[in-house]
Amino acid sequence: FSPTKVTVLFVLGGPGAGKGTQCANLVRDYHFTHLSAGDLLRAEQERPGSEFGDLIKSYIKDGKIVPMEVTVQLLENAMNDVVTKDKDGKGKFLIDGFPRKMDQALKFEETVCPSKFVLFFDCPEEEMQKRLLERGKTSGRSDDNAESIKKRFKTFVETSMPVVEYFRKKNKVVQIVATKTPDEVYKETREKLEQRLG
Ligand code: UP5
Ligand code: MG
Repeated sequence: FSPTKVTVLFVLGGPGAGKGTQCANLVRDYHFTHLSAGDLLRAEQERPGSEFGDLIKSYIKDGKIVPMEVTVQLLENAMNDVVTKDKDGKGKFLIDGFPRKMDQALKFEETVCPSKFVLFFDCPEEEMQKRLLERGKTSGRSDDNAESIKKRFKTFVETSMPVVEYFRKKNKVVQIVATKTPDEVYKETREKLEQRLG
């Protein structure tokens, strides 16, 4: 994709930081296309005939990062669908929960599209754990249980935070306090986003 036609913002933050919640607000007010890597993987896992179904299922339950070829391909396909349908071949994407490992970050920016910047929702583990356990009562997500949550946190600290630090060194991180109410978090998100978009 040409960066003159396609805008990509990465949306990062720990499990349960509120990435999906805030992306929904941004879609409503700024007409982004929201692509959650986790949602795309869960859909692929359910797709009859998918050769990756079992692999995705076990990686998600263990909070591990699915091999990047699978995820990058799903994202690229989803972006292609949008861009080919747009009359000017344009697209504005919030890529949620990706990249969460350095190899994915480099691969995506080299072969698909460089990101404009990164929205990073910063939230302590106790708060994220509380949210995920609460959601787990009804979400049906195989990874919203105490054991999987612990593994997701470990992967986030060891594997995904280095990606945030990598972008921070490039001055591409817009950091947002994610502990307040969803409305307050959104207010800060809008303010910082508009500053950055200019
Ligand atoms: N909530 C939200 N904001 C709140 C607030 N301000 N105050 C109080 N409550 C708030 O929110 C989580 C819950 O908290 C909800 O109940 C919400 O109402 C409430 P949500 O907006 O869903 O948070 P989000 O950050 O999106 O949490 P999510 O659980 O989706 O985060 P993960 O990053 O863990 O999940 P994801 O779907 O991205 O990934 C799942 C798995 O897929 C990964 O663990 C991994 O195994 C795999 N994966 C890959 O392998 N590769 C990838 O590239 C991506 C994913
Ligand atoms: Mg999410």
